Amino acid sequence: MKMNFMFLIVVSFVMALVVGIILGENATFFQPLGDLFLRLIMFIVVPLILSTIIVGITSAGNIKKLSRLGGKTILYYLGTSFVAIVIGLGAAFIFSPGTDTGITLDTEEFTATETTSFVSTLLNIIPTNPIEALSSGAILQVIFLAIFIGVGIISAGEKASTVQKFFEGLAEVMYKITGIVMKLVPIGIFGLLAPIVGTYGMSVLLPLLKVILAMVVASAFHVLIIYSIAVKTLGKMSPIKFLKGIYPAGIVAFTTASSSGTLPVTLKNTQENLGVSKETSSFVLPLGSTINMDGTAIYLGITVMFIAQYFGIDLTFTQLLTVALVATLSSIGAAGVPGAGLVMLTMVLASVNLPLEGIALVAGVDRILDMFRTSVNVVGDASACVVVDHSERTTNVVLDNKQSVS
Ligand code: DAS
Repeated sequence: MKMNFMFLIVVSFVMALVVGIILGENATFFQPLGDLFLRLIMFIVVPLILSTIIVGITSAGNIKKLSRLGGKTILYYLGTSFVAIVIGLGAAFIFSPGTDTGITLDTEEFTATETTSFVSTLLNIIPTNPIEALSSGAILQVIFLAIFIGVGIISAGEKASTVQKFFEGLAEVMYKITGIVMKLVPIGIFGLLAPIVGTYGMSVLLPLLKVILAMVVASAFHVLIIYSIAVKTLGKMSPIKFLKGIYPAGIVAFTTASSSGTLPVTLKNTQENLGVSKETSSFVLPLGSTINMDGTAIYLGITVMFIAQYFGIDLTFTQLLTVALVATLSSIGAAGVPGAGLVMLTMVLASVNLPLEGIALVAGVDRILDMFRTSVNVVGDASACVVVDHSERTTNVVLDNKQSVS
């Protein structure tokens, strides 16, 4: 991505903050610009995810390589997600956001969202009607469909070469359309962020400032320490190069609060700025945009502890482990769309019998928390790309050497 375009992104971000603070509620005047950008992003996301996952899978060429790629990806995702939840719990212990908040909970207003069980969440990933999954934009079901089409193409071999070529062509077309939509990123950032800054006055934020502070500090720690260590040691990439290459996607994630919506930018940044192959990024990123949510794991750790502290409930070590496990697993069932974490919070609270009314405590600032957690989610997906791509390149060199020797 050219330097002046990345500079434009920073300028639009700063302008949105300034205009939002100056205009306050009137900044919602610019909301249509943000809605325009969001609609364009959602316009491309389904065909982009479908085609890129299929290309990512079929480029593996065989089930053995695909299993290796998938295994490394899932292992990295689960590992960083577990570390993230521990960081979230740790931040909550340090900041103790739930003590003397001065908030009186108005439970009359609270209507608990139906907690969907973990099993039904997983079952819902399987589309009963693939066409409906595509038309309704059910991202998790589109990914399920794409994975099975990809595996089917590999298994069918030569007979499916036409189908494979169709999806390869569709992926290229979607990359080109994405490039056109991406030119509007600065306008989208401004149109999305200025109204949010203007709407969330200090009166809403102050009582929950410790929750927001814990989220910001834990997110920064996870990105600057955990991901830097991962890309340096496992991806053999300079953390500075990594962070400079991925920050445009981080900013788009921050303003859209949607990992899936940011996917077109994440794909461009990892391929153009970080040198990750199309094969790896086409497989790792769409998958990660829904099942890898380290930022959400941090958010769940902080908010579960916040709610327990607010109600004066001490969680046992076993309950904390349950929170960590349920949070890591439930992130698999959440799509990368705004507010997904709030739904998951319901499941995690229910798993340790904490009052669901506690959700009303954080719902008011969920969009602010969602912006930070989505940025971490997206940067985490990109770090997985760098690590898995390096590992695959190393593996391929070893396999090539073995072949040349034999
Ligand atoms: N907004 C979700 C995402 O797109 C994260 C969340 O809600 O927790 O990643």
